[in-house]
This record gives sequence, C-alpha cells and structure tokens, in this order.
Amino acid sequence: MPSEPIRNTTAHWRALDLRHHLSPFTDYKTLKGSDGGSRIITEAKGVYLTDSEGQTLLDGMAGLWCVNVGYGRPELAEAAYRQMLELPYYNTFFKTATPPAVELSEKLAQIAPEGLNRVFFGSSGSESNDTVVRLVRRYWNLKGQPEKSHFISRTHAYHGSTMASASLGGMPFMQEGFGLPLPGFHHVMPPYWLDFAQQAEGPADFGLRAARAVEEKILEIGPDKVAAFIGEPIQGAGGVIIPPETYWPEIQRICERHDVLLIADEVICGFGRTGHWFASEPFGIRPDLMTLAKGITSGYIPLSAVMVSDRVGEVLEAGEGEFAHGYTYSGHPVACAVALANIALIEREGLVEKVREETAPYLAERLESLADHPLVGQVRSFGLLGAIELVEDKASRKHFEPIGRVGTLCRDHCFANGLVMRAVRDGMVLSPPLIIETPQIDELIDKARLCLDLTAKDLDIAV
Ligand code: PXG
Repeated sequence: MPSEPIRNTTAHWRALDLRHHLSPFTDYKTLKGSDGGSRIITEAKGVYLTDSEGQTLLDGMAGLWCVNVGYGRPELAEAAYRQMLELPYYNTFFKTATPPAVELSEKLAQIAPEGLNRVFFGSSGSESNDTVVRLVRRYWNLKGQPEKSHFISRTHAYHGSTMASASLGGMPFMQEGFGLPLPGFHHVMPPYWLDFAQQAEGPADFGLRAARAVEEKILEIGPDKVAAFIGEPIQGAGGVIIPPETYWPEIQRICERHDVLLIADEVICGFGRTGHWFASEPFGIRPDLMTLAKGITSGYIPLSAVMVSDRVGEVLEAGEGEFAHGYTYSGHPVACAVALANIALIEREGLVEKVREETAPYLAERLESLADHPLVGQVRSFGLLGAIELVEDKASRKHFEPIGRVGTLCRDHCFANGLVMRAVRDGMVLSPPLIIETPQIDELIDKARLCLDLTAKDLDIAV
C-alpha cells in the first residue's frame, strides 16, 4: 500500500484532485498519466500568483481574462463581508428586489453605451448568453414574428459552455459528439485576417468581405427567419482576433438593413480591458443587447448581466405575460455589492484611462520588440489584449503542423519560468490585470522572449 501523502502538501492536494475533482476542459486520462496532476495555486497578490511549491508566476491572463483590478483587493472582500452580514441572499423573483441589485442596474446603465438602460442578471457568461437567446426569441414572439428565431455567430467564437451558449460558439470540438449546435444556430468566418484573407487581400478589404459573409448567411436563411447576430468585439478565447476597422461598421449596416438584432458579447472585452469601458465604443458597435461577466466583479465572485437596449426593453415591457426565465442567483446581493465596489475601484484608480493612455501603448510597443524573433509571425494587441502568433515560416506565415503543438510547448516553458501565457492553437495570448505597471510589462516581455527562445531550441531553430 502506498502511504498517504502528508496533508496540506502539493502531493496531498494533487492526489485529492486526481481522485475526486473533475476540472473543466481537461483530458482526464493525460492528467492522471504523464502530466502527474494539476498545478495547485494557493495565493495571489496584485499581478502575481503563488503555487503550492512556492513558485511565483506573473499572471499574464488575469485568471481567465477576468481579474481586472488584480488580486488581493480588500475593498472587494469588505463589500462582500458587509453585504453578507446585512443580507446574504434574497431573490429577485416574484416582484422583489434588493438594494445592491437595483443600484448596480443603475450604475451599469450609466457606464454602458447609450440606449442600454435595462439589465437582466445571471451568474456566468454562459448564463447571460443563454438569457440572450431566450430574450431575443421572446422579443420576436412579442413582435408577432416568431419565425425570426435563427442565430448567426462565427468560427472560433466562444460564448460559453451550456447547450445554447456552446451552440452560439464556433469551436467544433465543443460541439462534435454533443448533438450541437442545436437547430437554428449558424456560423460564418471570423474577421481573422491572418488565416482567412486571400493572397494580397489587405485588412480593410478583408474586413468588408468577412462582414458580408454575415449578409450572405442572412440571405441564405432568409431575413424573415434570422433573429440576431452575436459577436465578441475582439474574439478572446478564439485567439485574440482583432477585426479590421472596416468590419464592425459593415456588420452594423447589415444588421440594420435586414432587421437582425446585434448582440455584443463583452464578457472579455468589457470593464476597461480595451482602454474603454466597453469595446463597442471604439469599434463603433451600437448593440441591441450586450452580455457581461468576468470583469464585472473582477472574478472575485460569480456574476453576469445582459444589458438590454430601449428598443428591446420597450417591447418586453409592453408584452403580455411574464418572461419565463431566471436563475436563483439572478441579482445576487453579495455579487452585486462586489460589482459596485469593483466598478468604484476601477473609477477611483482611473484604470480605463490608465490602460488607454499608458499601459496599452506600452504593451503594444514591447510586443513589437518580439516581432523579430524567428518563431513570431505576427504580434497584435488592442488595449490589454494581445497575441503572439508562432509560425513555421515568417514570410508566408505558414503554421506549424500539427497546429497547437508548438503553442503548448511554449506555454509549458512559460509556466516553468514564472509566466502564465495561454496558447490558443499556436497563438500565445495575453490579458493581464489592468493594474499592471510598465516594469511588470517589461518583465512579462522578457519572460516571453526567454520562452520563445527555449521553444525554438526544442525545435532546433537558431535564435
Ligand atoms: N463569452 C465570452 C466571450 C467568454 O470568453 C463566456 C462567454 C462564458 O463565460 P462563463 O462565465 O460561463 O465561463 C466566455 C468565457 C479560455 C477560456 O480558455 C475562456 C472563457 C472561459 C473559460 C476558458 O480562454 N471565456
């Protein structure tokens, strides 16, 4: 019999994790086998994580694109503590509400793009995207056009992991074998110039062509059947795909022309990530509905929201009967109190302006310094979202085969050298906390270069 590992050690936690804990998006067989178990994160402060072995990691991903105000902020903990003592829970069903839920609704209406004045709460981005599907179908039912029920989204989109939100998503590996997408969910190409542009097609022309793929799909399904188009302003989990400037204005025109609702999924892009409160602002998107999560509480507690435009809200309010949808934790008072404290902190510290004026330009400049590396085919960033694309051939930007292998190698070097940088296919993606300072960006770039060198060495490529 192997002896039991001592409690409160890495070996103990790993053993429990392997025995009892099913983590998301995990290859359980490999985790149990060659990987030897999970990394155990025990503490965090500012932009740094500490694992159970005492190793410090610079968190280039802000958790999962969410810890906007950084780790260890007492203001958020105190807001939760106070609210738990005052009113830890009450629901918002059956004509009740709580002060934090209504005060947060007002605050969100103030900071959201013009015309988004109503809010429906959930606890995750997936829930808010499920809510959007039901809200949109309810809207068209009330308008007397129930056949307008189809949704258009894009390849590489990530909108969540529930059945409806994974149907909206455009990642085939999340759909195959699960009976997804559900009927009525369609996908077109993303505005991803690097992979989808034709030879000699510039970004501006490509942006228009990618938008027109949405129009072609609307015409193929029939405009009288298409309910809505959904898109992340910048596709995050799909690899930080930053659309050409021509893309969103054309999408806006197409949706208006065919009377198709426009949904902006700002789960990653919202709350200062792009140097604006919401990415709809710089991209010129006027959404009918906008989904929020992650940065709404900086990930300290689960909360999500759907912002509803006056156009949709007025129809909902004039409709007969109830909107038969909601969650036990819709408008959870503790989560809403934390969100209010989080937004107050972002305002007080001027984090949106700090990103726009100081750290985003600095990150862009420092990323550019990696462009000469033999593995790097392209660097790109917008606000504090960035990507470093690894390619086999710099001139033609040909990918390594099989795609994903080299990105994973690089990611593992990053972990071993104190940097969390995720790989999406062979793109290394970045989304650090908004409180990151310029010397920490230097540290991040230095570590990234070291890990690119180590990856090149594995591949016998001279640096
Ligand atoms: N929309 C977007 C744009 C997202 O990025 C969701 C919705 C769903 O949110 P919830 O809270 O249900 O997870 C997300 C989530 C990754 C990764 O590996 C990204 C997400 C979640 C998990 C992993 O990049 N994004």
